[in-house]
Amino acid sequence: MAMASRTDAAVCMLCEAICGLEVDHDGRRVHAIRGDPNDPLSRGHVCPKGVALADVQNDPERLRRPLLRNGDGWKEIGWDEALGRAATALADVQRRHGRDAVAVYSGNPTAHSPGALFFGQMLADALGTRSRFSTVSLDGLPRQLASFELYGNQALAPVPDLDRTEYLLVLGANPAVSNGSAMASPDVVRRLKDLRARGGRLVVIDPRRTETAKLADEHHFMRPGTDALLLAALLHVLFAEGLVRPGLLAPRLEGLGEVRDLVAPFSPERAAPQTGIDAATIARLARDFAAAPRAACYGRLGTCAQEFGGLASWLIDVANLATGNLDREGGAMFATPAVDLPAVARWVGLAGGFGRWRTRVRGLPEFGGELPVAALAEEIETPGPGRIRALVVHAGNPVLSLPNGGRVERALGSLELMVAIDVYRNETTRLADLILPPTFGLERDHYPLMGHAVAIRNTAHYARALLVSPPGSRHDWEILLGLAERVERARGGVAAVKGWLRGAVGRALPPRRLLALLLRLGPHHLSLARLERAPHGLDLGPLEPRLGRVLGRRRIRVVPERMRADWPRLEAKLSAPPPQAAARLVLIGRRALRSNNSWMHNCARLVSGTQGCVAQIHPDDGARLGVIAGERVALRSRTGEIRVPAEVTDDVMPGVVSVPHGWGHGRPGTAITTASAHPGASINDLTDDGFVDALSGTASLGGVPVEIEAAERRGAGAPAGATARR
Ligand SMILES: Nc1nc2c(c(=O)[nH]1)N[C@H]1C(S)=C(S)[C@@H](COP(=O)(O)OP(=O)(O)OC[C@H]3O[C@@H](n4cnc5c(=O)[nH]c(N)nc54)[C@H](O)[C@@H]3O)O[C@H]1N2
Ligand SMILES: Nc1nc2c(c(=O)[nH]1)N[C@H]1C(S)=C(S)[C@@H](COP(=O)(O)OP(=O)(O)OC[C@H]3O[C@@H](n4cnc5c(=O)[nH]c(N)nc54)[C@H](O)[C@@H]3O)O[C@H]1N2
Ligand code: SF4
Ligand SMILES: [Mo]
Repeated sequence: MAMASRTDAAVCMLCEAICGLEVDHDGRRVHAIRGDPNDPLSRGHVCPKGVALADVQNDPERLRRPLLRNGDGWKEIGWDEALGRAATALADVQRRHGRDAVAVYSGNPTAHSPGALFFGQMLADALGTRSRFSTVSLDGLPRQLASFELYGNQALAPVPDLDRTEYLLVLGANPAVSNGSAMASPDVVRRLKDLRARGGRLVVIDPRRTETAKLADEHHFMRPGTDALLLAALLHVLFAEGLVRPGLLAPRLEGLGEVRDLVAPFSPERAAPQTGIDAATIARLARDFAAAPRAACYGRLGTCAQEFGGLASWLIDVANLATGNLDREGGAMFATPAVDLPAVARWVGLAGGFGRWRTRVRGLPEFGGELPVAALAEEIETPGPGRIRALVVHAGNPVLSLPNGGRVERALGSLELMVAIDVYRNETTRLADLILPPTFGLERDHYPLMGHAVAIRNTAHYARALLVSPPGSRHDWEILLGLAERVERARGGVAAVKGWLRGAVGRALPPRRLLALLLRLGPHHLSLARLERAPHGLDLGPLEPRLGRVLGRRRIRVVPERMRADWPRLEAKLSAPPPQAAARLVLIGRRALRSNNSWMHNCARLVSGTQGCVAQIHPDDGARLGVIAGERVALRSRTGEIRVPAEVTDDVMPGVVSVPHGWGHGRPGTAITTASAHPGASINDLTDDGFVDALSGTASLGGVPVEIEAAERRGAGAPAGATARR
């Protein structure tokens, strides 16, 4: 029965940019999605993924009912049976092997769903396991560690005051494609153009001439993994030339002078051969940055998921502190979100703590209660007490997202039990025993808790669910709560009482109520009713200085002990023989406007037309290695091999190969037909779970050594997909 189409406002939950949407729908199906011109933050911007949200929403392959593995096939079962079976089996593994034998992995979409965030924590608590993993250790962990060390809370992130800055130094981020990460900045291309139009300067440091670099005044190629060297050299110049001026921040800082000693050996001349940026340019960049009346240094995935992620992320803040740009208009500021995320993180136990315990096999440090996910496969494979035997994967696709995906795939296949909470049967969830599919997207109320906390303008946007879900559907939070209470009940005794209580409290405080409470307690003291009267979002104004509130009486210890302890590693890098580009190729990743990590390739409009998964290689390397544009190459690393078509382009630095992540579809047992018809290969069959930032345990997804070979020479007609090899 066709229903009348109407148009409602919504807010996109696919990424941090939190764009306002205008949705044409009939209450069951989405007809079209456009940007909402009345949204005070996104001002009508929408990206191809936001438009394609309609396709995921309507996708007949999106799962609606729980699936139980049944031999080689799957059987649909009811929710009570599904939750009951999952909880009983999880409790059983814990009874036999101990609490830590059940691990949980929270994927990226959980960060964009308050219900998933709150209730995911509840499930992990009910399981009582220390085997907690998430994408944080593939992503922003070093950034969070810097905030933890400097400001005492990892959920605090300094955000470039994009609309007012006059100098933006971008390292390892590509906002023109990502729409800003830890910098929610929808409509970012216009904002970057505005920056330049008002006389400001945009400088990009990246081993690839990115879409953002093409908008910039200056772009410099830099060898992957050398940001910390560059930043140390910039600080060296600032100290040497008397350009360190913390201004109003001075009374807040403790030990800024210690930085001078640390960076003393890092002259531009010594940093140049390692970074690939010449000494004169490094010195000039330092002077320009210091001379700008308001400037911000900003780094993202490229400065985090790398060998020196912790030091690089910290030095970015030191550069902002040393020039007085932290917490000042046009510098790097803290958002004042309507829900005080750092406070919430503290309450739910996600803030605080580093290295309080370590992974069993490799001794990688805990952070915020979680362990580095690069250790997941070895923790599953290595026998002994505490070995992981079961896994709950919530909104994640570790087979395609984790380093050494081939090993991850084998490890997941060897588990006694895997429960997936996901909307697709994909590369990961096909390995599960049970798939529990929640409602999706516009079927639930949304408030972008995380996006607001890192936004370049203070706004608050609450959207009610627009679509009705099929009868009996469960939201993510209901599934998590259902599992949590049942796991405890399955344990019996006192735990059963706790489970019963947990269920009662959870149902009495669903996400909507929790949110209403947190909004009231937040710095703007908003009511949910007020937000509901502003369906396009409420404008709360530009960013405001906030350091006093954030720190209280605390002072910023500029050189934290942990950073100092890691410093010799950077000094060793400075003194190492400079790399010869020709001798060693290194791999970096790439994002595209029409991909959302690994999971939106089932939308025809995102995969049609141009080929997504190609390896970019510099013409010099191409000529030397006999790579022909458009032809397939074999890329090999310690962990595996993939074959993809090559694009020969001087958009990448010599010595560097760029491959996008999130591909590698078409595996048997998946039910994503469109994605499988455009499989590509997974870059993470090449990345290395053994290659992490030694300080933080974060996976180093960039800078992986690879060999490249024109595949034709190794036999024509090679398969399109990945062939993992050890
Ligand atoms: N369209 C789209 N948008 C997205 C996503 C998506 O998949 N598609 N994913 C979302 C997610 S989960 C995230 S975390 C954000 C990420 O947001 P960004 O960090 O802005 O995006 P990336 O494209 O990963 O940018 C990282 C950049 O670092 C560069 N790089 C690699 N290694 C190094 C290095 O050692 N040093 C330096 N300086 N640069 C290096 C890469 O060339 C790349 O340009 O994007 C989000 N937005
Ligand atoms: N080489 C390389 N590897 C990378 C990166 C890189 O740049 N290079 N980026 C890293 C980064 S920054 C990230 S964040 C990770 C992402 O890593 P993951 O989070 O593991 O991977 P995603 O592709 O985001 O998968 C999200 C999953 O959630 C499901 N899903 C979507 N919406 C919902 C929902 O509402 N509820 C539930 N329950 N499920 C849902 C999707 O079907 C999909 O299976 O990848 C990391 N891996
Ligand atoms: S930029 Fe992000 S929030 Fe905006 S429409 Fe695209 S996916 Fe959605
Ligand atoms: Mo991410």
